[in-house]
Amino acid sequence: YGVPGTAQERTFIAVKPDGVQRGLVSDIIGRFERRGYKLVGLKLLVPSVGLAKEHYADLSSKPFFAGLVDYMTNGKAPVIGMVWEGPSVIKQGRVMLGATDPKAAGPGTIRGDYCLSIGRNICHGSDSAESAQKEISLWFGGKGEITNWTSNNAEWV
Ligand code: RTP
Repeated sequence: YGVPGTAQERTFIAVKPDGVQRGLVSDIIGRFERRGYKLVGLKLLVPSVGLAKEHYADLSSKPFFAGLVDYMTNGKAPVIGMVWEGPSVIKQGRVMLGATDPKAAGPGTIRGDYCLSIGRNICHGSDSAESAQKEISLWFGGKGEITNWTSNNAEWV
């Protein structure tokens, strides 16, 4: 499982606090479900500061880093963390989210449909196989937190 380029490719997708606050969780889950991807991990949490800093380690020198970590961890609303599985899910997950800056995100994408501000862009998706692996073990490191199960998507009539 989790091997890039296979039907078991996996990615980490999160609904950020603004997306949870705005009631967009079901819409975002629904888009991935209806596309045919399989949900294999799901949790609701207020991330620790340590988790958020590790997740965004690449951005630690950016001027917006402290604000980004506070927004993710202050508990005004929680985060939904998910692992989705299926063909090309890393790349297609990013396509479904839309551009990082929502002002550049196309209609039909999550960000293009629901937001305008880069600092409040509703969702996160792993940007590469390496990030997916790192983020899945960071957010779902505990034993039994990811479930292998069989969906019927492979057997349409
Ligand atoms: P994400 O990880 O959230 O999917 O976003 P990304 O890879 O497309 O973009 P990245 O450059 O890694 O930025 C991560 C998150 O940082 C916030 N950000 N704020 N100028 C700003 O205030 C600014 N720039 C980036 C966004 O929430 C972005 O998703």
